[in-house]
Amino acid sequence: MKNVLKYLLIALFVFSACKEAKKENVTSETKKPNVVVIYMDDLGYGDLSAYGATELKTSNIDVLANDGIKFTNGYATSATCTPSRYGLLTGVYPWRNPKAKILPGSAPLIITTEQETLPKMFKRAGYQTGIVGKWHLGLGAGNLNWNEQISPGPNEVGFEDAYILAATQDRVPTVYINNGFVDGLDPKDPISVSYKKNFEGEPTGLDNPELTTMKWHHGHNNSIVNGIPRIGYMKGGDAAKWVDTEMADHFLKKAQNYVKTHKEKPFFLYYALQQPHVPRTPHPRFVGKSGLGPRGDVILEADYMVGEFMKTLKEEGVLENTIIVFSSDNGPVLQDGYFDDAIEKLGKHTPAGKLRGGKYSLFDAGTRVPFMVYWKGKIKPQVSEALVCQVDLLASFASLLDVKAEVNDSQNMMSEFLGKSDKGRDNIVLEAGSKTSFRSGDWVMIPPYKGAAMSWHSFVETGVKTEFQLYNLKEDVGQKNNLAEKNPEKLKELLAEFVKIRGEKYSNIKK
Ligand code: NG6
Ligand code: CA
Repeated sequence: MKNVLKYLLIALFVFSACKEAKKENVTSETKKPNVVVIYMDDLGYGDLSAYGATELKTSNIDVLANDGIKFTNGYATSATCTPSRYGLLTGVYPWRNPKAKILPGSAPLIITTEQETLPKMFKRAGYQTGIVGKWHLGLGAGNLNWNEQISPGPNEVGFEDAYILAATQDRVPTVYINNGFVDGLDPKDPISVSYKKNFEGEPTGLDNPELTTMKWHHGHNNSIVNGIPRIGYMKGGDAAKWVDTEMADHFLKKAQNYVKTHKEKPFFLYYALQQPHVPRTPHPRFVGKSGLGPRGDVILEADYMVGEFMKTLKEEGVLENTIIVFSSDNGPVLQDGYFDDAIEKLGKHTPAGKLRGGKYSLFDAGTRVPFMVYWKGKIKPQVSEALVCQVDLLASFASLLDVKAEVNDSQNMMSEFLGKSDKGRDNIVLEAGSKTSFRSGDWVMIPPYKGAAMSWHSFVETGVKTEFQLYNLKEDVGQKNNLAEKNPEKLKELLAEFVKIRGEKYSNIKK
């Protein structure tokens, strides 16, 4: 009897030692967790109650933050959409690709079909891969015919299933694309798209303000769809046009359906919501809900969608085996093209929290965004100050799944994402437009640039100054005290580190 006990104890010891040695990666088919990336458009660091908002209650999204890991130093790679999405999906800093700038709806695909991507990595790990929502990384190879198969696109860079909106809600074509084909297109009413000139006889926001139900503030005065003047011109495709107020529900259904039809095997789903980007078009049941106007209303609408999506994961029995990463592509903006009361009804709400700047800005609010990782029952809820970036998802999940990946700028942050380490990255290069800044530890350095200090259209401080800026974010999260002159040593140190990654040509001011 004594011996049996002895062997049992030894066996138990060996078993637990093996488990210990297995570290973070999960390779067996049965254990592979599903991965969902929920990605918001223009949601600011201070827009969620879990991140300190007092005027908006985002109860559903808060669950991800409060029952998962809430990162307080989580970054998008860029202060605008296309580049951040490029970084997220490729693991490459967007400033390395000059094409990774806000794209018109007619732009060709900017990820090459040979390039490594997050969905390709998941595919190699045996996952099913899908995207639902905003794409904005270009489609086709130039001169696209929207009435034929639209390719290359998400399907050619790793997504087996793709139900997308091409660019942004404010850009034409205002149709959904289902695996390369415009959804609901009537061949007798073909679509034409141009970003150069209008199609004869078609009304525009500029010429026909009487046909609009939303007033444009800047840009946004080309073709009118559903009363909303857009960027770009479009003709035809009437039956396929989306209904703006139903977009959130529409994408939710697609995302839920993806889960229902793919739950038997591991899946990676990129669920890219369109809120709170302009035009802000809450479904009538959310109108007036926030008291902050349409911008607040669509944040509450998105919160509802996330809650419903989570319910589906639960109902389908996969919640406990699904890792959810939640973040936003860039910081907040109030005025971004339409008069929609975002400024007038803001009240005490602070979309950027205590951070300075916003969308388009080199200041922190441009790129520091809500960022959480949730894995029910597997992650100990906590707040992490680790410096992490969306570009890191590729290397991190490749490590978790033990597959090879071309990681480029992506760093393995899986221990941080699982709450087992708060080390984080040493540094990160951040981008706004064609300008970059550099964060290292608690310090951030913005090189000198020529350019406007305030964006003319959105009234956001760009962070652009003709002299060096240096801030200590630990002591000065609002970036009020420029320490560049007081602390030349630190500045020199950051600049040297920055130049090593970014190269000498980092500024548009000639030395
Ligand atoms: C800008 C638009 C802005 C928004 C942005 C894209 C103008 C003047 N401004 O060019 O309204 O559409 O592009 O936002 O047209 S993003 O979040 O997709 O990057
Ligand atoms: Ca955006």
